[in-house]
Amino acid sequence: MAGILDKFRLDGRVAWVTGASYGLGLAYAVAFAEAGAKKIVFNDISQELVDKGLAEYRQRGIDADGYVCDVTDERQVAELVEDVEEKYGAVDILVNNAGIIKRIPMTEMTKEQWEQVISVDLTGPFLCAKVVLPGMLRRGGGKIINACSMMSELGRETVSAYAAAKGGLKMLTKNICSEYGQYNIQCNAIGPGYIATPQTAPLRERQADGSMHPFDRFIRAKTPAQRWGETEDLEGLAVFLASPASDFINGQVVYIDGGILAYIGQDPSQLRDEKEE
Ligand code: NAP
Ligand code: GCO
Repeated sequence: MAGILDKFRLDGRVAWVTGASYGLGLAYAVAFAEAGAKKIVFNDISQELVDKGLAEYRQRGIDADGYVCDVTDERQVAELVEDVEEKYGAVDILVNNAGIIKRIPMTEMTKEQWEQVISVDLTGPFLCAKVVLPGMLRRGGGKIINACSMMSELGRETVSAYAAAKGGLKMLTKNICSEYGQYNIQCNAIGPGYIATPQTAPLRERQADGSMHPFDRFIRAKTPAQRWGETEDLEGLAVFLASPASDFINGQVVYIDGGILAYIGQDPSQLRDEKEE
């Protein structure tokens, strides 16, 4: 008799994680493999990054397929999905993970910079979802997981394009749920807090005098857990949203933020600096 933990397994499923040579995408894909996924597919925008990713997966005993594919290029996205469906018969799970951020004051941001962020962070997920949906409809179901953010709910200085994209991605998540939920397709989003990855490295760099980056101190003071998240913190939620255990969850953004969204925050000056510990 199948036990409750079997509901969290991904046996026989083909999972495509976009932008997954490193960072959160790699963590999601590795967790999917551990949960039994039949095939891990990932893409990145350069062969160098794809090769780096393939080495990362091989090091973990995962026989992943890597593609050079820019999620903003409709033809490249269509060719990737066509190839995967031809080889493996399906894309059962899509994680729209690929994303960029530009931290520029709005008054200084160019239209091109704005459009680049919107293109990768919002149009890319639209294009990738649009191309996998027909196969999911044919097969009677599928899972789409979008990468939302604290900036799907909150703004902050210098991230106008990113916040607009991630806010839009929250609504795209709800709309895919609304349009395709009747076909056993679940579209949800992961809403990470502040996680230690290359994307946030500039916000955590030690100052010349060895003290904490002001933003590092700020985020620790805003987070009840008083720490940055690690990629490992997000693996369980990713597997849950990709698995049958979440079949009746749809259109939700599940925040995994150490409590940031629930907390007014404390005086950063009261935080103990790590080097004092
Ligand atoms: P990351 O370290 O910057 O990795 C992003 C990945 O996406 C990289 O492999 C990047 O490749 C790839 N990528 C960028 N543009 C692409 C494109 N046009 N087509 C295909 N791949 C592309 O980011 P992360 O921290 O792992 O975050 C992953 C996702 O979670 C992002 O959507 C991010 O917005 C979101 N998120 C992150 C955090 C956090 O605190 N880290 C919190 C909330 C949400 P390149 O190296 O070539 O750019
Ligand atoms: C920033 C950070 C954030 C995180 C994440 C928070 O500059 O504020 O990069 O945007 O990446 O999106 O959830």
